[in-house]
Amino acid sequence: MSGSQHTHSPPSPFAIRGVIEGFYGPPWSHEQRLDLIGFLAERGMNTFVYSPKDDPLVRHEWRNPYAGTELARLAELIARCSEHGMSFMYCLSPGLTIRYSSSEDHEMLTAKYTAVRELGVTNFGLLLDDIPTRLQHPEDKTAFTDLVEAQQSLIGSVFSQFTSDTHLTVCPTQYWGDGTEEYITRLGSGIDPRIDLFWTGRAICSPTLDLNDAAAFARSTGRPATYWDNYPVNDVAMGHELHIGPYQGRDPQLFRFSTGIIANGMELFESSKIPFATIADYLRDPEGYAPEASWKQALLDVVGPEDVADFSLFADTVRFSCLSFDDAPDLAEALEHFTFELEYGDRALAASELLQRAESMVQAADRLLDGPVSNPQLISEVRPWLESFRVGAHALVAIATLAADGRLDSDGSTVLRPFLDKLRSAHRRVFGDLLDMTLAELVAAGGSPPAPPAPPASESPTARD
Ligand code: 14T
Repeated sequence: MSGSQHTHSPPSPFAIRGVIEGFYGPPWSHEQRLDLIGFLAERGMNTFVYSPKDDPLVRHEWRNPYAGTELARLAELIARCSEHGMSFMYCLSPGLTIRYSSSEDHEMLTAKYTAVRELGVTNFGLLLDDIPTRLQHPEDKTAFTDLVEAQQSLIGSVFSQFTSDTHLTVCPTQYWGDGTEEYITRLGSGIDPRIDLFWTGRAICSPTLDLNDAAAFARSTGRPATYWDNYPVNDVAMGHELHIGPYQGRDPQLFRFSTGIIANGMELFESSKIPFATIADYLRDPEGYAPEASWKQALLDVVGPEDVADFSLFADTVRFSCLSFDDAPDLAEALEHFTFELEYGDRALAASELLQRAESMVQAADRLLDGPVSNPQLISEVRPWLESFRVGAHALVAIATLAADGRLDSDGSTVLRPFLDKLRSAHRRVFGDLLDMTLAELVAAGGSPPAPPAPPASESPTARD
């Protein structure tokens, strides 16, 4: 797609449409951020939220001013946003070290916002996520009855120093749930209604964003939610998952009770562009949004026309995320067909069909891993998953070959076990449970000792949900 395609489309019903660099881990590079701003603007997004957890000046060293290269880069991001008609939203996360009762800290926070205001920024975030949920310092415990009171005071003092052209969004400490919890209800009722609140939905990473929940949030907090959507982010316990599937599970009428959506990216920058493109499509026209069609176009745009066929074979096998429990839909269907045919139908045909598919997967993996590609940065980011994809593709070739010779039962265990071991030890979520279960069953059927246990629960893909 291109920007011109959307020049005449009707306005989006969402006021706020953007991306947040809000993940743990190595931040995006300056060049990547500059590149992203154009990418998002071209797709109708209007906000880039700057909040890298690991930029010291945002979080741990929030009191320190910008200077030198840091200052020059910030100014350049702001300029790039304004060239593209995008709003640059600057966030601070002072919650780890701030003393809510200290007027000096209130002043330091305001001073930091003011300094960035002087660079032309009028859109700010105060992020109070992932910090202690109880007051820590004796002075704070004396001054306030609880965290809500302390935060209302801090938010009020920051907002009172803002000029009327300046906007504030707060990320609460409890930023997920059904929206009617005591903390968020009280926080909302005690701050100026012009201040927006971030909310991630029912969970940190919410499988769905529901209209009823949005309405409940608006009712209890006195304002529509600004969704901080934790997709495609894959930080912390999700590092073994690659989130490049399409955006889905967001109510088509969410805009009725929401200002908009800000999507949290993956550290994998080029890879994030695939879901970002689909999120932009949803935000432009939520009621007409078609996930699969949008995804196809996104793959074409980001991967490039030369490699998109190969990449799509791979992409089908990494569709798992908090938005989709469908592991590898195309392959699942093919394997189901294979198993059925093997048992009740034409064994030779079943084997040859699977062999053909598996060989094209091997070829796709080889070309993407070893050949020249149009988006080398993308391929280098996804290399570990592609390598597991190649191992899995070889395993499928082996299954098909054994089946053709009628040796699946007799030799399956010996031949297939190394593939299973290799896939498990690589610990990249490719094929989801699909291939693991298929291989484990065939290996076990061979009568050899049981396969090693699955990875520990703490690292299991669904542990975060
Ligand atoms: F403030 C938020 F809305 C939010 O989502 N905060 C963080 C976010 O920066 C992070 O990228 C995201 C996804 O992991 O979730 C929040 O961080 C965590 C991380 C955890 F391991 C929240 C709870 C956790 F247990």
